[in-house]
Amino acid sequence: MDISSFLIDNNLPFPLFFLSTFLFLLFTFKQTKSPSSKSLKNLPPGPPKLPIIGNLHQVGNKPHISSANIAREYGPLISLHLGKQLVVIASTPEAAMGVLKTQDRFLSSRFVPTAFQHKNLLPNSLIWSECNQTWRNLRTLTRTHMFSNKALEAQSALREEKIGHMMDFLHSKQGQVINIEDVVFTTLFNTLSSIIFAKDLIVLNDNYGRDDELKATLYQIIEFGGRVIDFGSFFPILERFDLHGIRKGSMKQFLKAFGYWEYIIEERRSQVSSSTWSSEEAQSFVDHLLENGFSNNQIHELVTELFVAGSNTTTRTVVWVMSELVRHKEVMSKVDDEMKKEIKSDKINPSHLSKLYYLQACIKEAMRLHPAVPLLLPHKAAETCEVMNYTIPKNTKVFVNMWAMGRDPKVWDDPLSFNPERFMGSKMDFKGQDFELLPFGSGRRICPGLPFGVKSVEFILASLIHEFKWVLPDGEEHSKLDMNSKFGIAMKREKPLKLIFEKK
Ligand code: HEM
Ligand SMILES: *[C@@H]1O[C@H](CO)[C@@H](O)[C@H](O)[C@H]1NC(C)=O
Ligand SMILES: *[C@@H]1O[C@H](CO)[C@@H](O)[C@H](O)[C@H]1NC(C)=O
Ligand SMILES: CC(=O)N[C@H]1CO[C@H](CO)[C@@H](O)[C@@H]1O
Repeated sequence: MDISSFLIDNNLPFPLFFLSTFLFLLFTFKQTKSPSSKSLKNLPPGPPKLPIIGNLHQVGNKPHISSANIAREYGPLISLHLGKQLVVIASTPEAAMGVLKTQDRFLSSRFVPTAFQHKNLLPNSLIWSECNQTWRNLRTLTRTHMFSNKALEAQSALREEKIGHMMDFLHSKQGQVINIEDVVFTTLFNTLSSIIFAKDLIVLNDNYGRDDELKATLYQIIEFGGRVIDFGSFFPILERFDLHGIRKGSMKQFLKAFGYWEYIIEERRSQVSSSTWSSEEAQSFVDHLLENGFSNNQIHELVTELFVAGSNTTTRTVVWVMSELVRHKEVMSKVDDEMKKEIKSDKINPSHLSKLYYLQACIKEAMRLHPAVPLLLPHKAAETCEVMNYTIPKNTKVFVNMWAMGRDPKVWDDPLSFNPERFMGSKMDFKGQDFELLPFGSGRRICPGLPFGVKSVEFILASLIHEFKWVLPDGEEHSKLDMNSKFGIAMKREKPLKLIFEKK
């Protein structure tokens, strides 16, 4: 039997798959020596490792949970050997500060998942570039034209319009069971695509965009990027074989996605390059990119990254807050009281949002328990450096486990209870200064989309609460709502949140 084609089958359940790969590796690596012990001195502590696979068998498909358990035994900064790859994980605020502040300069490079290692795309990446000139330029451009206060203000009419569509849609679906994730995703996606291209790309139809092909394509890209089982990244020798078909599969999806908006870029390019063009006419982010001389390839990569990084994470966050509010009626009724007090008009406008302190506390509390990106994105050590007096060798893959920190009883009182009051009258925020709460990361790699994400989450939640009563279908008991989560790039609910929206 051809063992490599056997391995390419991704559908094997993890243990079986794992065993088969293990045997294959045993065979392949018989002659290779383990890394010299000299370079491994003074690493952060970690569990004993098996030959060749190291600690791979201990990670499983919920790495934020398994590594939190290991950290409980071995301390705030742990080492895991995943095949040939050394991985260090920080799991306390102090360790997070060491990684994201003290040694930010050395630990802010990126470890690129197989799904994003494409020769034509990687050099144009914002998310996956090391902190080099490409990265700096792209951050500056997005900061100026998408996420600055001025840009956010300019976008506010668009955001109101898209959320207005969402509300109309839900009003038209009185009494029906709605998978709220689909509706929120489509709303956010169209807000982003209107900012980027001045166009909606998904139709909020009877199927609330669930059957949309572009959406399916982007999901595929995210799914490839979040593959936990990616042996190429554990064993560089195997990388070029693309054993699981990740590189090939993701490229196909990238090209498919580009096909959806190529015509818009061409249309705008002819406008922007016409002799009568003036910068005041710029309608969208793409116009600005074209003015800056971007090629189609450069635009494709950046735009895909913004869609992928922005819509999934923000949707998750909205759905987690909603789940917690559904589960905790007493909290929901306090949110209601606050909104009745602060909002006297029919429709919500952006100026109302800043007064909704209790709702903001609910959002923080949900992000503490359910960070959308539980391990942040993979950082990489550009140079050897020290954190908490341990050595982090060059090329180590570094994670910060936000999920573990959010549930650590040494950091939070009664960490597993949903208690927004803990943030009332507290200055603690998620903007990167308080190392207990970093759902967006911190330091030079902090999420550039934070202002957009937070505004969207607040606006969508406030609108849904203002106009609707949320009812679980079939008289399901609110306090028993299933809160299990699945791991990917973004942490999602295992079961979708389905609700009936009754007009208030
Ligand atoms: C609630 C919503 C969001 C959450 C929780 C979130 C969280 C994160 C996190 C944890 C990181 C990685 C930080 C690190 O590696 O240290 C990140 C990076 C990033 N996010 Fe977000 N994000 C959200 C919304 C958005 C939005 C709306 C956009 C854009 C439209 C966006 C674009 C990005 C980009 C481009 C990066 C990579 C930055 C870099 O590598 O320099 N995010 N985000
Ligand atoms: C920045 O980093 C990325 C990925 O490491 C690389 O592909 C790109 O060429 C780099 N850009 C510059 C200007 O060096
Ligand atoms: C690291 O070592 C220095 C001196 O050897 C000591 O003063 C410091 O407290 C140590 N830091 C930690 C976090 O253990
Ligand atoms: C709305 C949302 O966040 N959805 C998707 C995020 O990406 C994964 C792909 O792994 C999808 O399965 C989710 O449904």
